Amino acid sequence: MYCISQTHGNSDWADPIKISLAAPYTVMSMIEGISSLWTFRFPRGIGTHYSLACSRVNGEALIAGPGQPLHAGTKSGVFAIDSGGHLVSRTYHDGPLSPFVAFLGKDEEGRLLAHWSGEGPGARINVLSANHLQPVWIRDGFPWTGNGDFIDCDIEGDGREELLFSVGGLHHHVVCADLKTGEEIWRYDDRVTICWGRLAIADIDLDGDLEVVFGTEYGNPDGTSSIVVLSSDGGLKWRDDSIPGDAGSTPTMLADVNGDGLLEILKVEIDLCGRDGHTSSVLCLDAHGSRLYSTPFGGSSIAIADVDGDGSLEGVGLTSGRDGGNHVLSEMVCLDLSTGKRKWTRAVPRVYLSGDPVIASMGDDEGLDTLVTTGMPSGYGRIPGKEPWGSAYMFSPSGKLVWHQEFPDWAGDPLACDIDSDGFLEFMIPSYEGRICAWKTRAACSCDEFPKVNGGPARTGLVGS
Ligand SMILES: [Ca+2]
Ligand SMILES: [Ca+2]
Ligand SMILES: [Ca+2]
Ligand SMILES: [Ca+2]
Repeated sequence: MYCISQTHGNSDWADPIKISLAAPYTVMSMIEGISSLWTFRFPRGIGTHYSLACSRVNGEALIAGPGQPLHAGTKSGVFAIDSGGHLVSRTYHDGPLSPFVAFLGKDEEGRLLAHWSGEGPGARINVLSANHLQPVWIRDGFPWTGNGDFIDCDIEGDGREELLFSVGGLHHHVVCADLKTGEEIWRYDDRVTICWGRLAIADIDLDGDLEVVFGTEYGNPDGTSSIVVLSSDGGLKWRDDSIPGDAGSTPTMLADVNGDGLLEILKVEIDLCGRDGHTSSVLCLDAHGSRLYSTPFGGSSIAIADVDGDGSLEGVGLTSGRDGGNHVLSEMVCLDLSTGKRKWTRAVPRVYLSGDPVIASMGDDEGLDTLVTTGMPSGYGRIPGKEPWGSAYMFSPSGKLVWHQEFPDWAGDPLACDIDSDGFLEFMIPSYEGRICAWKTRAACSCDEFPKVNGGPARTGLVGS
């Protein structure tokens, strides 16, 4: 058993960090070749503190982000921009948008974009053509909005693609619908509570049928949460109802962490908003629900990859001062996922509401770097009397902080991909008051990969393979 307070003595931060309240600026970079590429600004009165999505549409990268009204009377909308940071198309909606937008469909010609709009019982799913953001189908009649991510997959293997998503409110459920029409195929509604969460899908038990895996947020009568595994027709395979924290607000990830050829379920269970004061944990369960370990973490999201090239997967994430909250530590944590033990920790100046990290080769070093953001937003979760701020940190495979950027507002989830098809990686970070900032790197990468914490463009949760 380790003691997490041992990492407190780290003195990487002898110099105080200056905070700019003007445009974002680089505080520190130890990586050659990272340069600012462009900044897209949302129209006046529209901000974004959510995630971005990127896909190739008509041979070009298209970046989409949900725009949120900052002031009463402003409409929200989805904005699609090109690799140069220019607006390509947009939609407008009454009411807020949910945090995730997702490109859907294996076929680039017929690529779709999905997002939720509206509030409460007025919530609806919008599935648009990615080309012009024109509606393909819209479904309403939900009891509440969903604010998790979408998965598209051919769940029964019959050649037709399905769309999986979760619905919030009093009658929460997980839905499988026809991707082309939105027609519901099945739903699972037994004690489902998911907010901001992400589902995963894979054949975890190697029986030839895909399983749908997700966690719930304090959904059981005794206040515990669950990890739920469904078969491809929505039937329950098993559920573990003994999770102490919130397992519904974090990504669900599937990876073979112990090299036995079977996928394990990785889930961060958090202490939502400091509800019970426990330190968030990374849970690792096998395909049949046996728990391999539960290891203290202190954050709300990990990204998974073999960052140091030793043949074993690491889980890397930032502690979080609010949702996942150990409210004392400010540090980046790297876990050896085969054992659940810590490999390294690195102190950072401050954390709050950290986003989903992105792992990619971004620097000159061997191995993979991790980019993670954190921020105290102007709205949700704001600390009264404090100026909003955001930070982005990039860590080398060994945990050295190699790049650091400050924002005058909440820094949203980063996205990294080769947007301009020149074979080198770019990365983007949205920020609450209405910017998307893009940087260029000299790291070679594949044009086809759009890495996200949930395992690439299809967001299946399958990672590390
Ligand atoms: Ca299976
Ligand atoms: Ca395994
Ligand atoms: Ca490794
Ligand atoms: Ca590029």
